[in-house]
Amino acid sequence: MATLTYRTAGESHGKALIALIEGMPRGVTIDHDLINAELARRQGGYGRGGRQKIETDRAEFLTGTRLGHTIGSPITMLVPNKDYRLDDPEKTPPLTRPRPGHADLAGSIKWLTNDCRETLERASARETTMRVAAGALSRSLLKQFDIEVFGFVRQVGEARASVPKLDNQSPRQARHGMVNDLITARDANDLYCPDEPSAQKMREFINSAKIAKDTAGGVVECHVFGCPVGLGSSMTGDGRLDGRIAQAVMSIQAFKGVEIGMGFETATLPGSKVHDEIEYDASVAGEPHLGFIRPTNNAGGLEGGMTNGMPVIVRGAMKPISTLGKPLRSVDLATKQPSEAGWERSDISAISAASVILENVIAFEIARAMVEKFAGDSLVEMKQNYDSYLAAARKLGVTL
Ligand code: EPS
Repeated sequence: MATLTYRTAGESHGKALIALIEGMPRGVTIDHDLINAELARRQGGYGRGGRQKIETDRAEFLTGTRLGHTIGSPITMLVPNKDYRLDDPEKTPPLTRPRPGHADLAGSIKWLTNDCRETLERASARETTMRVAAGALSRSLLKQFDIEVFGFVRQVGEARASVPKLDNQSPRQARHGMVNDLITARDANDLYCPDEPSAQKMREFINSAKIAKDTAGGVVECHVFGCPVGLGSSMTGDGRLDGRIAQAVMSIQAFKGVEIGMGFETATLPGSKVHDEIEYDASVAGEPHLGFIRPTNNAGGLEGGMTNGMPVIVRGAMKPISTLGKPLRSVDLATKQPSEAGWERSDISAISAASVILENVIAFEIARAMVEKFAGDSLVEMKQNYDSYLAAARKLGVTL
């Protein structure tokens, strides 16, 4: 069965991090620069801690490629940890005082150990390095189908970025131009927020958290442009693309909420204010929506668990980092006595990194849905399937 999957392995202070990707068709030219640029973006952003000054994450391909392209075999990527110290007990002493909000308490009980370190090493957001690597690799495939992904920081504290609505009905070239403008604005901003006045308020919130020895979370958002109508399926629960995206987003470390399109607000409004009306314009049938225009996009590009040709819009809520400079109350697992939570080097805010992670995990889910719908052992075969589907879809109402 044609399916694209990835797994990751590796501890935060182990020897290395690894990703194993299976199901990538043959013949996809790998954009190494994009992968390494995304890894560097993940390491950056406002409010990051000391670890990122130690590491320079770059993905080395161990298997699955030849002369710069995929060959259809399982792909493995490796990122070494410069801060490898997991096997040195002096440099990784036991941590017995679980941090509220972290995996420490539940994990230590689950794996029957007083030492939270064995849980936290894998639970750490360092693992997201490989999610970004796998997602960024999948974008080499998406690029072949003119699918673009754009993620940014939407909100920190009360500060909410205002971002122009990107019109999917614009001709492809114009859309690329608009997305590129937003990417340029985002990349010029150390918070990864394209709206600088809001970003300034976000920085102030993060600075206040730092002074108070506290931490900050936020909301990140991702838009996917160029998805053809019909990715995902309403036929089965696990085929629904919105469900898969929600799972992928909620599996990111520290994420506590996910919304698609208008999200929770849909529950508060009548149907007439929620559902996106349908128009048809044959002159734009070459676009991903095949000419079926939606003047609004409250559905966030997904209806019945399937893409409808409008941009896919997803937001994720990240809680504040759970390692606090001024620790919360906890209990020492060794003595069961009240104690302050342990402290480990950490970030004040990793919200910028979260936007990069969101963007890349969603990219992978879209790539997975593309491989399922247009199954082919090679990119050539997949493109033929894509073209013939769109040709048939355009004839809808004429010959079918
Ligand atoms: C992170 C690496 C970690 C933390 C942070 C994110 O490195 P270290 O523990 O060596 O400082 O900075 O991890 C967490 C937020 C967490 O809860 O574990 C990274 O690479 O993103």
